Amino acid sequence: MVELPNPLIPGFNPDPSVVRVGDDYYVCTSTFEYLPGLPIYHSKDMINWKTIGHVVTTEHQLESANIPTNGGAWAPTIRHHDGVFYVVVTDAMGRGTLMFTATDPAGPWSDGIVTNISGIDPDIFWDEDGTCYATFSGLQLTGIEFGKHLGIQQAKLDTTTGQLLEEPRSIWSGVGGMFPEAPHIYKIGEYYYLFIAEGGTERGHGESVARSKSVAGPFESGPNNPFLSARSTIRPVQNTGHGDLVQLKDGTWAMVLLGMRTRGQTRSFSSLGRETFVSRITWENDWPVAEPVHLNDVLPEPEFVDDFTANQLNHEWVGIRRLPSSVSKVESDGLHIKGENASMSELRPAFVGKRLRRHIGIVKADISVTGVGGISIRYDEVSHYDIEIANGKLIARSSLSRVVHEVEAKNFYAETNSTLYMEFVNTKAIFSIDGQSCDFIRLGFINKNGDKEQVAEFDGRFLAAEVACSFTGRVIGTYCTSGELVLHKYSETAQ
Ligand code: 6LW
Repeated sequence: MVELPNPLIPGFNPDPSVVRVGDDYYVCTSTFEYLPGLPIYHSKDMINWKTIGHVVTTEHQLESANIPTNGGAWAPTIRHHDGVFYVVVTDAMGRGTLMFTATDPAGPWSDGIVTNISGIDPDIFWDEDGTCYATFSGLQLTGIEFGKHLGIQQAKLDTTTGQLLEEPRSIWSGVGGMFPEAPHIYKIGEYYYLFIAEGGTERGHGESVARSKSVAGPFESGPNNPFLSARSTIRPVQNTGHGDLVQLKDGTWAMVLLGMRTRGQTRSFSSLGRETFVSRITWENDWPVAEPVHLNDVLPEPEFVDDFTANQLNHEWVGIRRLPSSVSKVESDGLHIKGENASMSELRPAFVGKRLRRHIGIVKADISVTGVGGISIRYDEVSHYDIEIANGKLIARSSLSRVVHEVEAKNFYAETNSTLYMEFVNTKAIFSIDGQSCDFIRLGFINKNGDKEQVAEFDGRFLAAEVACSFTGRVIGTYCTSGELVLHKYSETAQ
């Protein structure tokens, strides 16, 4: 059997959903406050994945402008029915539960209709008679019941209006783990299978299954739930769960799911957040059996270089609560970003970045700055490191929980063009306090001789999912607080 890479899609890509249409596989993942939102990853072989577009390419499809951190696009389900692609998703703290459609998954997608599904993690499933069922997690995000969990819910759905055609009823909600969520229904052979995640998206996470001869249940719990979990194991991929099943072209089965690559002596810190993984599924007595998720370096860590000469902005680039096009413009000498007096500690900085997809390596940005701007790596507005040219001076900044520490470079002389860098290195010694961390982040500039000159080294554990506690992962890019920054070239490579 062909080895599948793990992670399947590196960098922050939680809550993956997958659909196969003929020879083509499509995966969609959560994007929270970032725009464009809900990337569509495409593959022909389940090995090489490429972003072909996004569901959300305008600023009105989600209510992103003032979305609180951790809100926004949560847990999409992508499906294909009668020649149409559907993505159902929660715009948490925003528009609510939405349904988008497209005939070409690369887009354009519709504006999205607001459904009356009250919960999160919606799934849609068409029964053989054509009836569509919405199955979702009954976590209440609005109204006086905020925070209440009604278990896994199901009701018939009118896909043209987005309205439920009946009162939702509770169906099987797992074997007692907290936060039953991420339900997906499939009809395979004579059974309807209900897959759900439970145990919370942290170390207790797992995937459970139940089956029934009717789509509405009653569902019988699987013999070994959760049938996939890394909890209480020393496996390098933790938090595994939130799976979606796919039958591969060769007839075998796999489940895409989220997981975290934990590092440090006690496997405490996941720098890239929740990523997309895959696990092979086999069947025993008509129950799914999952392989534990193992790391698999079929592909090297991805490299990425952009000099902005293509006529379209690369799909990798994202903005925070706004589209990259609202703060930047590609011109003949690179990407121009205009400052709006908002620093990286604010909700809507003039920032164009991308998911960091490597553990180890270096990011370099060739930039010209008139005013204040530089490279920032962030989890959110209270967790970021910056290397910044500020009116000719060079400053390395750690900004964590609103405690700011700055180091000024001694030997930096502002030129028209400067190259700043952030380098990600392994922890130094395993049996030390430093060895507890996932990595170290070195911030500096390239001097006249072409050598790296380090200004500061910050501990990477503070920009890890377990500390920052945002649902996202590391996003890195350039920003401009005031004046203008031109990004001539960006690279993310091994050395
Ligand atoms: C997602 C849900 C979850 O909707 O996190 O903790 C949400 N559980 O499944 C965002 O990823």
